Amino acid sequence: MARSPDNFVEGNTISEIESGRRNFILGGLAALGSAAISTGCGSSNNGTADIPPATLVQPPVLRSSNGELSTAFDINYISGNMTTPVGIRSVRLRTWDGYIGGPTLRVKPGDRLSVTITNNLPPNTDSIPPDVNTPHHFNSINLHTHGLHVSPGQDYVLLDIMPGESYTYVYDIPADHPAGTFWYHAHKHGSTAMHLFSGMAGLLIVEGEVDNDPEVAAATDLDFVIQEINLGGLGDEPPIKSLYEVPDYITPSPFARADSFFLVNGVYQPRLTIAPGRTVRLRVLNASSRNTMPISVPGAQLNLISLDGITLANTKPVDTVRLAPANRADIILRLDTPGQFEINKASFQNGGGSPTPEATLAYIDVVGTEQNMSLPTALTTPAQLPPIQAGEVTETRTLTYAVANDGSGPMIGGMAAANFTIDGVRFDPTVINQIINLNSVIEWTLFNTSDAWHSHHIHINPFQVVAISTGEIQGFPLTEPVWLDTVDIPPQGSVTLRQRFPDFAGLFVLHCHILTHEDIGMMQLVNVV
Ligand SMILES: [Cu+2]
Repeated sequence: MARSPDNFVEGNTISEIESGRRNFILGGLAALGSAAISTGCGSSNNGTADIPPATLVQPPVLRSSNGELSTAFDINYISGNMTTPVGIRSVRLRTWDGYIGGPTLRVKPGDRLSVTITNNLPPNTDSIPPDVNTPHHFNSINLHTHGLHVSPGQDYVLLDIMPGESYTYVYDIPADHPAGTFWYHAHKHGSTAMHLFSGMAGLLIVEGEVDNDPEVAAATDLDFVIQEINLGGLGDEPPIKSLYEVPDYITPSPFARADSFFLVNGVYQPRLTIAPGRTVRLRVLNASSRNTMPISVPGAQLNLISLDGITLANTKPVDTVRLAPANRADIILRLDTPGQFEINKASFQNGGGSPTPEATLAYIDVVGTEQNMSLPTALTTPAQLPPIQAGEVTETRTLTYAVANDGSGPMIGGMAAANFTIDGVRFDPTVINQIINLNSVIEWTLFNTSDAWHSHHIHINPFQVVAISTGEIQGFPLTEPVWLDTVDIPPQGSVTLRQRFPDFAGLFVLHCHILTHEDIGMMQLVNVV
């Protein structure tokens, strides 16, 4: 079937929302501009013979107008058939508003974004444990705007929106906010990993600045959200298991890595068709709970224009970009030779145990008439984020990420987990670990004394990485400081970064973005005063 480069056909296979509304998700997506291919209810085969190739579907877009975007997300379960690595499975997953992934929110600097969350999940069956670092309350939720520079009182993640409750988040996006690729996900301590294992993540794009650079503007702008789905015992053939759900996080090592697989925008191994020489801007987000992903397109270079939503000064061609959970990379891709290409995630040695397997995330068919488009070179960087010079630093601090396998961790399912700590302690909602004066510029050195990687993330303000013990960052040499909001700390290694706290006072968190670490204690409270 012939497809023009801009015609992206919807290929999701989830069919029904389990809520009072009983909407059909395929119809919902079609109404928002994508054509639907149903492989749902009528299909009972496990093969792929009758299944059209899934095309890289674009999430529905909710766009601000007249300075405002106001929307509402119902949190509910959906059930339906999903294409997985072992065939079609009947699955049941928690979702934002019925979508695997979530709608893409597009706003501009100066806009007001409001999102009403209504939690329609069933009641929690457990009580709050004595140690909040025991995973719990998997049906409680809240909202975090990852990477957004907004007031901590607005991006408030210490909230518990219980089943049956509703809450409206309002975010005032500063008029000088950088344009770039940010994202949203639930951040309820104790259930963050559970929600991301259902793929509950969507893009939050701030438009402006770099979007108007001619070669960037000319590229086809595509969302590329990588979700990690973990359905327990996926290899079990039906009818041994007829319904696949994310298992509750109730054992110290709950989910076999082998049971994880990856979707892109809610679809397993979608295909993208582009003309030779045409440029596409892939907004790649690693929304997995715990998998660091070295991303590559064998046979092609990745032309990076931004990392974590912050535009680079110049397009940076690389063979691989390594994305820790939560990292984003905006990549301009141009494939000049007709043929089939793959977007791959390489194997990665996270720490103890076997490395994660490599995976094909998506396919690219390069066909059609040569277009000979130009790659951008110099880029428009955000004016409000000049490099942080050493002389600007007002204070130095350290943080030490550590893991003790001595039975001193939180109790999970009656067993003690390993103890995941920052500066020797687990998260305690009654203790503020970092008090920071407004207008401070801190140079942090992050140490990792464990044999596994940890991904340091801090809310509200991005940081600039100036040194790293391995000499390479995101898969390439660190030759100049790099702005990020989430950085992988190598095993037995360190990272030095500088961070400004120029405006917003308030309470927020820093934590490991491997969410199975965060949920069991690898998090601190930060108060800017
Ligand atoms: Cu960690």
